[in-house]
Amino acid sequence: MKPVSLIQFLIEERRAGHINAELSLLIEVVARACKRIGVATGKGALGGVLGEAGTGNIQGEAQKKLDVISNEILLEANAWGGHLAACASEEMEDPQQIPDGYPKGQHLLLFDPLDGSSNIDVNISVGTIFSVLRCPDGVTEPKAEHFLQPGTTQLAAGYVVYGPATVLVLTFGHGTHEFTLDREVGSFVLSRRNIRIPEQATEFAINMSNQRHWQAPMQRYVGELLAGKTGPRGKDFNMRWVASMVADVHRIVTRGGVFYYPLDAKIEKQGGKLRIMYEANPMAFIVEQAGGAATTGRRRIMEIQPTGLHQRVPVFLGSKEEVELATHYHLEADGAMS
Ligand code: AFP
Repeated sequence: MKPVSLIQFLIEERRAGHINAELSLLIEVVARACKRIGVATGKGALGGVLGEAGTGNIQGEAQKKLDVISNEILLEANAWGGHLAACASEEMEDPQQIPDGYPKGQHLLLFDPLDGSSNIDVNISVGTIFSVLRCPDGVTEPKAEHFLQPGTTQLAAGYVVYGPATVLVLTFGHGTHEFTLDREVGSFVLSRRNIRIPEQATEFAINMSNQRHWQAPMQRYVGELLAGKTGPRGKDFNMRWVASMVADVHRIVTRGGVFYYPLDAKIEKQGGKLRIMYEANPMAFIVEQAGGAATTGRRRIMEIQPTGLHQRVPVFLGSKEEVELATHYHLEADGAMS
């Protein structure tokens, strides 16, 4: 079969009425920016891009040089096209406006420019995550409040994993599709259409070092997974934790499994570890469109009305039956089932 490039796929999606010309352009621009981020990360020590930037982001986390570079690449690429009303990023406290004099569009773009960046220096996969929303009608200078829309309103979501191959996974709400970068030609080529995550799982991803801080239903659920064949689940489970959400989710999108970053006593006050607007919501959209589920352990992530641009939530996502069981244990413990 003839390879389908990202551009051809976007044309198909426009013809099918799934996206308009402006959203198609936005995705092309983001994909191009991600190719540049892939080149920068791929240089490793030779590019002088490893290590700390010496600055902190809004979350109070130390920024890596590549966090800053990736953020700038995405901002610069998206300023010109006329497809955006504003952008918001993990690396910036407030949304970035389109400079005066540049054409503006109808879309809001949110991104985590380099997720898993603590893995860069040790040459483990990292990635970019993005989410696209519609700018509310009549708003010309979008502020944080205009971005605070539930995940169900997302027009598009995607991630790019910079691993042995550079891979883009994308949804417009009509299935989840994967594109692999042909590095010689310089273009993303469709490698899997309509990805399906198996409903059952035998592999889970969680940071076990937090176990003693988890709530009781999480202790019960993971305890049962660890008990394997001899426990109530009657089968063995394997465990993986890359600590780059993009890489962990990509494994799930490729061979099934589940990913958990639950609430624990250490992070209770901040509401969770992962950010809803540019981590949890886009990943939830991608996973649900592939037949999986995404909850906070108590409710569907995409139905949450966000209250802050950098708000955090617990994240349970992946194979439907496992996410539903873990969620059931939490609701049961809360007494919500009676
Ligand atoms: P960094 O971008 O700071 O490396 O954080 C990555 C991340 O947000 C997500 O990609 C991982 O799943 C999670 O944090 C890993 O967190 P722990 O280090 O607490 O396991």
